[in-house]
Amino acid sequence: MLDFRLYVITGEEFHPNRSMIDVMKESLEGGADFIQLRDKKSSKRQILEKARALRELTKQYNVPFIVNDHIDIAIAVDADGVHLGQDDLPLQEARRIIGNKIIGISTHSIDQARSAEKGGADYIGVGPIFPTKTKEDVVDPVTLTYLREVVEEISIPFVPIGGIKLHNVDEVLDAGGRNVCVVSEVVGSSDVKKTCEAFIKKIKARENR
Ligand code: TZP
Ligand code: MG
Repeated sequence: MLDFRLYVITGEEFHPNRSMIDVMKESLEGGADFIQLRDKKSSKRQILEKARALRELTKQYNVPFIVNDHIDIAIAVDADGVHLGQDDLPLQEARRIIGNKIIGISTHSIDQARSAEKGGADYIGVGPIFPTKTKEDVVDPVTLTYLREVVEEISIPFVPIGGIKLHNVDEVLDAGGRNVCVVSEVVGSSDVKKTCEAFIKKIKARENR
């Protein structure tokens, strides 16, 4: 079973003056233990090159590396898996292509969570918990109510996402989250490493309760 505390997704628009690799290296230094390349703007060739670089980097830290949307790129760079949304290639088809690699599925309702679990997803995203501007045409916040339903009912690993910041992460952990997935609060931080360390500290504090 997958086990991680801080899942960090790239968001290059939040650090216009720094390279994506530098920022992600800092997040790994700070303890990020699951990494996803998410790029809705670049060409496929550019995404391939970024994925190659991030694959190399994450290997050095022994951290799983996931590619958003592009199964072909995930396979080409030997990523650990792919993350797919409700409008992407369906889980069954993705599984036929990618074999045993990790498949993560975004979910916004308990029905979607059930069907991802039944269909053999390796983990699900649960969100957006709070409002976020990071994702365009994002669905309305699912709130902590949906997270609690997942905590109650779902047995595969899940990760809360969307608008999670240092100031509200405790609410997510109180609702039963065991890990979190973050974009802007981490990659847009003036001290990426410190911000990751602060998230991990809060997550670890809950584990010891
Ligand atoms: N999927 C659901 S919310 C979201 C994604 C990719 C964006 C999360 O970004 P942030 O900046 O942590 O709110
Ligand atoms: Mg997608």
